[in-house]
Amino acid sequence: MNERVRLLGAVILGSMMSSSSSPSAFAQPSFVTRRDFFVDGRAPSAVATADFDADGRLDLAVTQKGQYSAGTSVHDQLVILRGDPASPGRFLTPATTVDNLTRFDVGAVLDSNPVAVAVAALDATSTPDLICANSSDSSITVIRNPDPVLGGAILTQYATPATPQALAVGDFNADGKMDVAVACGGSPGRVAVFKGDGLGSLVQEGSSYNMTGNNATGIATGDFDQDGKLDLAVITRADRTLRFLRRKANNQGFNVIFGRQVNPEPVAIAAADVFDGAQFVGPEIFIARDHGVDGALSMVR
Ligand SMILES: [Ca+2]
Ligand SMILES: [Ca+2]
Ligand SMILES: [Ca+2]
Ligand SMILES: [Ca+2]
Repeated sequence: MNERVRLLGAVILGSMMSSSSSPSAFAQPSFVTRRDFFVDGRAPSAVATADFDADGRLDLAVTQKGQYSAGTSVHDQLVILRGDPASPGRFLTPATTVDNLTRFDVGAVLDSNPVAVAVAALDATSTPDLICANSSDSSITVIRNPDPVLGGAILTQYATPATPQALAVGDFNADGKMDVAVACGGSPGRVAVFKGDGLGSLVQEGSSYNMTGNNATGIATGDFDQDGKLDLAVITRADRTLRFLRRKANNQGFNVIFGRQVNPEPVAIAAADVFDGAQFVGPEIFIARDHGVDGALSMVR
């Protein structure tokens, strides 16, 4: 997960830079204070942030891989850490067992292995919704309107064509309703796109897209060709390739286009419009490469 953490840092850095007048005017942040938040013995695997309890403070949604063993009832879970109203920058300790307030079962099996989480507004309510990718369950779980104070979340599962590895959200068909794209591993790797209906339900848009190489490990979205339609950028680890799913002009799905080789192995991807100016129109793509080789973070234009 170190690569993903670094990637997240790059995107945050990017958003901060884009708000300054120019990259050269950007002041280097310092991260001198480290705080650890204990979320019990399960390994955290992915994190997203939103204000789920509408108190004006950002909260954390964290997926956890259970230390599952036969005969136990310790599920893989998603947990919400509420921002502590009494102590800015800190988070309240969530429940230790499923309470459907701060802790949710995801996936259909105990060992569903959640590996990615994303926030999106999937219905008409103001409460943010969550999408969790369960790699051992070949599913995504939508957690609608998780309210860590009052409860009442609605969990719905959708099957994916292979083992999901990463998520991207956006209004890909430009109908005003948020959609979800899922990068899946397996052989061959696939990308499935689910259309949102604006009421909280998803339905897969057409067939999934064959990524040829094994294991689509990362996905990001942006209008990379600047035609006004959101596209997808996908990395496949086995053949070390960046591919684009370019939204078709008729808005009926995507065309898969080879992007470039990425060496060494790409492990995570993000896109953000970091740099402005004539040379830098549109979003940049950041790819974390296998740190066992050179620990590099690449930017692709
Ligand atoms: Ca909050
Ligand atoms: Ca909602
Ligand atoms: Ca849509
Ligand atoms: Ca486009």
